[in-house]
Amino acid sequence: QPTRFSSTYTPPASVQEWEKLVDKELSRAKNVSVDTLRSERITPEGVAIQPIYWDLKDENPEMPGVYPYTRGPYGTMYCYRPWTIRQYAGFSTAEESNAFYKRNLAAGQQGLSVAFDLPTHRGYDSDHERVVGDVGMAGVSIDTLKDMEILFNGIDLTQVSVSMTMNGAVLPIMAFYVQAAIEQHPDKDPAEVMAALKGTIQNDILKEFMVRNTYIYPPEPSVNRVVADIMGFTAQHMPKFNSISISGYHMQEAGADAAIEMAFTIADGLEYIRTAVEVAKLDVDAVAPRLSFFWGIGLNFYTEIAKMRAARKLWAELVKEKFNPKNSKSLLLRTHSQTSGYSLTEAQPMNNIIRTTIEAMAAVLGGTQSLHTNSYDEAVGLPTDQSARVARNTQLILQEETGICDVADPWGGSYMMESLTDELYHKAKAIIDQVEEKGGMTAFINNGHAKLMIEESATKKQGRIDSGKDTVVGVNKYRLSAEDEQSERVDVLQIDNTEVREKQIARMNQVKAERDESLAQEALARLEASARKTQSTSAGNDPDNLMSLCIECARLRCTLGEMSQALENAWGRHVPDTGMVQGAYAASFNANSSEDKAGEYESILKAVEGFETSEGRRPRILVAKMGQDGHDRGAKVIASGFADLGFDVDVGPLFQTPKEVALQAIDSDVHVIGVSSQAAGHKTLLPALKKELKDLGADHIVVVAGGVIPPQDYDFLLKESKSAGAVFGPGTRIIDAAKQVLSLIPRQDEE
Ligand code: SCD
Repeated sequence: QPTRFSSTYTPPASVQEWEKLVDKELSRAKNVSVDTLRSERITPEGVAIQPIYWDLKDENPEMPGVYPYTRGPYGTMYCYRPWTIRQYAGFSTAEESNAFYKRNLAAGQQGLSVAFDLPTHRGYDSDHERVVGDVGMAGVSIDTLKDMEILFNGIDLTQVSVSMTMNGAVLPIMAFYVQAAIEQHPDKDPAEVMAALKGTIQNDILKEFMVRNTYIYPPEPSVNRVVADIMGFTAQHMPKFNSISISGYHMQEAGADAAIEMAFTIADGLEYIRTAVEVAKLDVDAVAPRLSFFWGIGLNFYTEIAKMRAARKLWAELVKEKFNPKNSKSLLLRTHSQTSGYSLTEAQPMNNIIRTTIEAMAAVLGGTQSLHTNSYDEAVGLPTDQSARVARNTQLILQEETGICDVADPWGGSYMMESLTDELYHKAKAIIDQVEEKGGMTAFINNGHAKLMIEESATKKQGRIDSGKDTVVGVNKYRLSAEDEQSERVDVLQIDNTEVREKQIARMNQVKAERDESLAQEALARLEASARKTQSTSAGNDPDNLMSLCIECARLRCTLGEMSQALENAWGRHVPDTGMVQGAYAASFNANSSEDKAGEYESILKAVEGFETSEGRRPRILVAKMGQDGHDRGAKVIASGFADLGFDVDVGPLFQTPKEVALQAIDSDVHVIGVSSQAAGHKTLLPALKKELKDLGADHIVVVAGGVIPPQDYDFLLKESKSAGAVFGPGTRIIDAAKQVLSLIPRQDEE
């Protein structure tokens, strides 16, 4: 195709704009111009690969870096700078995580991404009674500034960009991070250090109320005070730091389809800008350029690429229309992506490498700025060094061996892709219109609509898998024999939860012993007083800005739990309701079933009826979540499925202690407790539950467990500790689980 270099072609306006932008982008890099890009990209066959292609007959072709940015936020995209390889990780203690980060940076990783453990997310110190099974399990435990200093020991925070996945306890964590950076550079002005910090804080609390559940406070102060004050503070003091990572990922993980994921995420973003402008009185251009996004990328290859293209256009158009920013950077949707954890299977884990590679390709062909590729063993446990290396190498191979980076938006102009992009754009826009009509995302979440839409989509998906309509290789098709399955098992990382917890508590107590107690208490009192204020404190220079006050608390060695408690004193803790979807599993299963599968469904219904006739009531199950694990897709889908199959189902509240679960089970007189565990706490929490039941004289209640439980732990749960009567791994069909659960309940004549 002729290019801007051919004398016969007069580029249209959008191409001219692109050319100017590319010259500007490339002028940043020494010795690189479009000419060198072209000359470097000659295939062995002698074909010059262009950095971008467009339809020469089009009078206004869409170009990357040019409004509405469908084809990418930057003009040159990966031709100039490939996406950042940013692997999400955090293990038990700060020391171990620090060593892991250093090894990864040396091996080619380009940015850090910190995973925190659940107590940290939920604002509890490691010595809190509610977090016994959770400390150090699903990420690193951070109680004090000391932990954060160790986490980044030897890693200069003014040089390496750091992403932190934190939403609930976002203020103390940001404060520890900023103060740790300041103390890394005692000879520099703190303002200079803060200005150099680059990275991203997730700080997307709205989606937590829909799907991820690591909130602490109710929605109103969470958005109007916490998120708003962070936006105000970073806009003024940390201009290179992305203040929110508006996340669709967790919605997809919870079951949302692409249109719902895109729509809710963009609607969340609009809500944050509205908060910044209307509540915090900030300028749109002070905030919007530092909002970033985060997509989940599953196996629907074409759809995922189209989603990313459509989302950029939708965001640019809506922000322009609603907020009329002056800075074009306010319109750019820049995104991180993560391959889908949900798509990984416990069966034949090596298949997950292939799944992840395909998803990673969708993410980069869709134009992501940053990417995490999952390790193949994540459906069973925490990644090992070896599985983490394979995951990272997947990206290095894409970047350095395939030539994928040579062209921006290679799918642009494909009849199929453009059409799919357009259709998804309209589907998502229709949902956003519906949300905006109801008063925006906070209102839509508060009335329960959003959560139910996602749960319904998840339950339907389970019905399609269980009926065999959707194929999962190695799970509902092409299964291995039990023997071969056994030989495919992989090692998973084991963490000694008790040891980590004891270490954390000892270190925290030492920090507390060495601080000036009265200064620490005064700082906490100031924080609580600001939280009680009714007017905005969001301006970056407001002395009552919650970020400034937390940095002061961090400096004075207050703990994460103390800061969180100070805010909780003013706002309280959020308690979610526990509704569930009805009828979606039955409808989806039966609509997609062959005759024999439909017969299977009928036979379970009959067995349940038989139970009712003989026992005088239907089988009753309490679906329980213990500890700080808020991943409730599995629990919700199981609850809906069992209810459709005729069980009486109680859905327990999130975040219960074993004792609370035992008491609820006795109170409701259930036959079975089904514990859903996704965050590695099962080895501590299930034996504790069994003990509570025994102590309360309710040993007859059957306990079963499901979720992310490594097969290596089955024997411990079933035989050694006898704390579960059955364990259901990922991929178990609901109807199979229901059948087994029914067979485990002792009948009256047996007792
Ligand atoms: C890049 N640049 C270019 C360019 N490409 N300039 C010119 N031409 C090009 N082609 C410039 C950019 O302008 C920027 O500079 C710099 O290079 C870096 O590029 P970037 O695009 O900003 O990339 P990066 O720094 O990697 O930032 C990417 C995001 C950021 C914006 C997406 O928010 C990010 O890293 N997010 C990661 C979030 C994350 O890791 N989340 C984990 C979640 P300037 O800055 O000067 O403009 C894990 C999670 O929740 C798991 C599940 C769970 O726990 O439940």
